[in-house]
Amino acid sequence: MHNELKITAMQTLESNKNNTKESADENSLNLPDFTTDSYKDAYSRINAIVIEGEQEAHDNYISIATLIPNEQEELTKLAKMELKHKRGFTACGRNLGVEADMVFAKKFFSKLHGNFQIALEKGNLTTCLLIQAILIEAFAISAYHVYIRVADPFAKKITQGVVKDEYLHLNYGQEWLKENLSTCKEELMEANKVNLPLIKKMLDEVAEDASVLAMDKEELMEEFMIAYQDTLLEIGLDNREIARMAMAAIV
Ligand code: PL3
Ligand code: FE2
Ligand code: FE2
Repeated sequence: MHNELKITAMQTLESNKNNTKESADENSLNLPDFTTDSYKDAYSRINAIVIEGEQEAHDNYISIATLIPNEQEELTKLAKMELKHKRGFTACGRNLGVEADMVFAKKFFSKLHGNFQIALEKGNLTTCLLIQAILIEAFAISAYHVYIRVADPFAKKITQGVVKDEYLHLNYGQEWLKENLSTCKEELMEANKVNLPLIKKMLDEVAEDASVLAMDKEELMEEFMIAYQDTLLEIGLDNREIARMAMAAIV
């Protein structure tokens, strides 16, 4: 047992070393210039989207808690993390001397926000969880993974901390839907059909600004699909059902 642990630790150290070396090489070659007007202009919208997204995520977990009162404590914990994320990304913008375009960001989320509010009013917990804990979290995870590779050192450190939390959020939704799959499958499919196309649209909308930050659209889509499909598989859907759900993105 002891030896096994030691070997694992050594391997981890080894692979960390390799990663550090690789990303150091990559960094010097590929990092964008964070001080240009075009970088700051694109950042003012992307940063705002992330700040607004974290705030809405907070509000959504608080709202979801009203639908599962005995999970209030856990959901409040998740919500608090979102405010911490918001503060972190606000600091990233300040560090680059960028003012976030919050009007743009509110509009960016408005359709999805509206669908969440309607589901909440109707008490459609499955739809609320799909929108926040699966779709939005998978979107955030994909964006943060890609951003970490090309971020300034300050933002990189913050985003690395944030992305770990986002997996906890994705997991929360995943576990609830897994436990209740027999009764929520139909609503899950229907809510996905309506809301996955919105995520695809949002990705299309952000792609140009993201590319100024050296974030590649194909890479974003790839990372999203990995997080999304992994989660659906964990929830207990089969390959055909997952394929059918993912197809809703092609519209
Ligand atoms: C949930 O915890 C957070 C929801 C935030 C959604 C963010 C979507 C981000 C799309 C833009 C990608 C840029 C990432 C760069 C970070 C400064
Ligand atoms: Fe978050
Ligand atoms: Fe989150």
